[in-house]
Amino acid sequence: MNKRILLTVTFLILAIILLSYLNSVDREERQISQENAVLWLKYADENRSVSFADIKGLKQYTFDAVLRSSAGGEKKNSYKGVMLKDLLEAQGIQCSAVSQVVTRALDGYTVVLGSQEVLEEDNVYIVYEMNGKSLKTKQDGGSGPYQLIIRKDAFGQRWNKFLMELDIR
Ligand SMILES: Nc1nc2c(c(=O)[nH]1)N[C@H]1C(S)=C(S)[C@@H](COP(=O)(O)O)O[C@H]1N2
Ligand SMILES: [Mo]
Repeated sequence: MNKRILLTVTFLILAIILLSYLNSVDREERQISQENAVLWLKYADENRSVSFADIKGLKQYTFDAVLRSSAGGEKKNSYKGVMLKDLLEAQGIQCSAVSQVVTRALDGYTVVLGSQEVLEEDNVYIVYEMNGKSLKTKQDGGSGPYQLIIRKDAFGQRWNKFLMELDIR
């Protein structure tokens, strides 16, 4: 084999090893998030994990909202959860210093929130219960364990299901 081919093959093998490593890290984060109800919070080069206990330590809100789903039409549900801005505050993140919160879900669905929106009263929630029951994981046919609810988004396109990551920028 000539040297060039050898070098190319070596490079490709290393690239495959690196990519599969990165993919396994992602897979682990996804699994922990789904099975243990963990949210990953990325802020200033840190990757923090937010546990269910952390979420329960914040002020809890219960409210009604109309769910519009492709499968079942419209249904009014009662949701329970916390406000995103309370979580940021509890994490020591100054909302005035934030320009965007990029929310990512298990399936890659991404919803971007502007800082103004995050600061609004009674708008952006992270919920974990619907009609008194914990949101199930995607695998179990649910939209949890966490779901983003933006009350002012009436059609629900931005209600990020299987919420996994908050990237604070
Ligand atoms: N993670 C995630 N969240 C999502 C979506 C999605 O594909 N993935 N679809 C959005 C859209 S377009 C709608 S209308 C609502 C309801 O979608 P459903 O009817 O498929 O549950 O969820 C929103 N949230
Ligand atoms: Mo939709």
